[in-house]
Amino acid sequence: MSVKIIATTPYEDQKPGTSGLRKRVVHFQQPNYVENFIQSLFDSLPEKQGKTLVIGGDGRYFNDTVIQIAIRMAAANGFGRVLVGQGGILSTPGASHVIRHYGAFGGIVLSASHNPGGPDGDFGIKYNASNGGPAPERITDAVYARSRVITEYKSADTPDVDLSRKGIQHVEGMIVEVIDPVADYAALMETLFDFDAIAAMFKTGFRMRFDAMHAVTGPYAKAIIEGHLGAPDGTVINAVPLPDFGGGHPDPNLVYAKDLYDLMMGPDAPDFGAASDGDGDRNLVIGRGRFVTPSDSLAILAANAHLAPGYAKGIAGIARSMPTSAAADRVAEKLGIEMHETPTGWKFFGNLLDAGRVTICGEESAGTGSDHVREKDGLWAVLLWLNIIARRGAGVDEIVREHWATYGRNYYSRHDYEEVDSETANRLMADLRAKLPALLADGFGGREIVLADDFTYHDPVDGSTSASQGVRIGFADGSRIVFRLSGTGTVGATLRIYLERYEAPGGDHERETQEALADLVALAESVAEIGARTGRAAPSVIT
Ligand code: VG1
Ligand code: CO
Repeated sequence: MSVKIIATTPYEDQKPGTSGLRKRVVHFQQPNYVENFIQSLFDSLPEKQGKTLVIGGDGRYFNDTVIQIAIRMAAANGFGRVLVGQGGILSTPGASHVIRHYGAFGGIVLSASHNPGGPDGDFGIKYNASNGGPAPERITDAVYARSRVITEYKSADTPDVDLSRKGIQHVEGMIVEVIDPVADYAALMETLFDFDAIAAMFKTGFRMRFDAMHAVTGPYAKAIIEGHLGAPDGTVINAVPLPDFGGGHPDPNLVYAKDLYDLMMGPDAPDFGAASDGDGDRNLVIGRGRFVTPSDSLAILAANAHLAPGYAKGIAGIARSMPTSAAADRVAEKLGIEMHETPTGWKFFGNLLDAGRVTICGEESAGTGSDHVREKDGLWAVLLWLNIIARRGAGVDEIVREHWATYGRNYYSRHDYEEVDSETANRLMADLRAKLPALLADGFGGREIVLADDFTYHDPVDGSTSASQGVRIGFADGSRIVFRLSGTGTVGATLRIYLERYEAPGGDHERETQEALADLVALAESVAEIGARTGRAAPSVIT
């Protein structure tokens, strides 16, 4: 067997963030940078001998190179079989399903999600465990610790595997099986949703646009929406994944999916607009003349999930990340089911889903999903919306307004300050933390403060604790401001400020969001001294 043991020296910065290790492509291209991280991962996984590993990515630049490296290293480290998506493609939810469906030991997902791609863009490596979900902190901490002391890695001295050809090949003693990335996923969706009702709706002229943003969801959306559901050709646009996402920023928000937004607000808007991100786990949903915030979308999907066959028996509970609005909490309360508030990042939902305590999860960052996989799932959210629209016979706008009339409206927005100097951002957060006791005692800006803390999560399933997950300032009227630093950026720091204000049923639900939140924006600015410290007059991105 031509296994080689190659000497290496550690890098200091291989600490996985919110969702795996993300850096610039050029950073990953440093000698042995990829190999060090993958070997540190394999060294942290006992009992991998003879097991099955899934490998796939979102098709971005460098995906193909790293897949070949990972396959050779998997063979040298004793895995028995690798399942890899054809062309190296697997969406993040698709990879999660493949891991679960084939009972794999785990999977390596290559993606930097919504970050730009190409030689000057970003790349990322993430590990998912046998439940299909992102590795918990216990594993990512071990990988990081290992990466700091690594001295060698193992690789097989073999030629590249042909990823264009489905079927079985061999690398040393290991089987490599190239699989259709879409087929198993499409079959799963068919078990969850009323495809007949959705197809009937398309037949009677329902119009939709799905923007795949030249990212990984293209082949999935084309096969399911235009194939299985019979939507007209051209319903899915930008459907071919490109290594640089066509030069775009595959982040489905109101800034980077502005064309879709403008179309949906215009005179000739179709009935439904949607988009997904680089790796297919996020979703954007816009009705004709009505943008749905991800937080509202989570609440609405949870309230109506029983209309889809896969959830007809009802849902066990809901979980949302802490900065996500409390709209879903009101749905859980009404349904009399469990509600959980977790730190940002999908890895924190895994235990709750595995334990059957929650069925639907969501994050304000355009991520929604259920217990069908262990990742957020952009296309799943879009299909559940279509299922609900088809069964209720109502449009998006009508569904949203009815929801607010029943539960009240949580006005919600996130303001991001990107590429802030890291030291400045860290100091801003530290000073804010230091102020919390005084804020609680004295209030701020003439307003009473009922909650001022740095969120600590106690996992009710495994008892683990995760501290410093974001500063929360809650006001007596239920309004809230949350401050945290992003864990997915690759340049400097990104300061995220989450703003929320509740308007009960019967209140004014027709205000413009930023206007409704203006007083909270001003409070956030003055309590954290954002302008003075960062030199920024306005956020880089408002979503
Ligand atoms: C962001 C989002 C978070 C999401 C994460 C990964 O993290 O806020 O909700 O889970 O990205 O999503 P952060 O630490 O930058 O705020 V994805 O689609 O980038 O895998
Ligand atoms: Co993503």
